[in-house]
Amino acid sequence: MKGLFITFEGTEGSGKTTQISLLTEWLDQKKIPYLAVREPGGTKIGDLIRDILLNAKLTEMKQRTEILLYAASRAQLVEEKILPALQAGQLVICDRYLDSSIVYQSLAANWDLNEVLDINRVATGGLKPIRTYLLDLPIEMGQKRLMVRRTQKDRIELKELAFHQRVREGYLKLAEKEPSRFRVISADQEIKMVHQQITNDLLPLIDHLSEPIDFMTN
Ligand code: Z5A
Repeated sequence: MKGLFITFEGTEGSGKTTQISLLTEWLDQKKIPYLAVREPGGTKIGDLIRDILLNAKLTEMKQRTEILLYAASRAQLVEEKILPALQAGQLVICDRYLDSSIVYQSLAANWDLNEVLDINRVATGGLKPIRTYLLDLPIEMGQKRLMVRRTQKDRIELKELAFHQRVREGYLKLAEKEPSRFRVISADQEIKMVHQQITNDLLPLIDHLSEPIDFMTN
């Protein structure tokens, strides 16, 4: 398959949305074709699933239901948007992907990792990003940044501080296990500095945009 599939991961308020927006401006200037999507959501069906997943009133949601709903949103996104864009040779940028389910639904929630991986293997058909930018930030800093913006917290944000600490640690463990895919970037830096580190790393990959890559086995 051609194209490039990259993802952004990190705890809440780490700057994923900000960096993806800067990156797409940069790509527009360079006239590089891309698709930018977010999870959960990114499709009409996925956006409806997102509303259920983040609804703070649905406190009765079971862990397995949560895992399956994130995977269902992902399955729709992969088949409807990501695979066609890759087949067209585009750069696909995804705001959160499978690593979010691994850390939020398994590592931080103490839930069977194999179950999450098995469900997601079905959902994604094994599609993996070639590069993942992990924006790493102390939890309190991310929450402070979001306090300025938000009046209400969603269902996941309402989880206790220790849960979010486990999410951060979980991400760092994943990055340690797969150093060739992950780039860990400190999000406690000026926005421009973070952007520069991302584009410096991405530029050589973009040079190979039209060459076939096996996203299923990397
Ligand atoms: N979730 C899950 O559990 N399992 C899954 O499989 C998936 C997701 C896919 C999605 O929430 C929730 O779903 C998420 C995980 C769960 N819940 N949590 N926690 P979302 O999409 O609503 O939110 P998010 O992904 O966590 O992103 P966010 O909270 O919107 O934050 P962000 O995109 O990383 O940050 P931002 O919006 O770019 O920046 C936040 C503020 O900080 C903003 O005012 C910026 O101007 C400011 N900012 C950004 N960068 C900087 C720097 N460098 N310095 C200073 N200020 C900055």
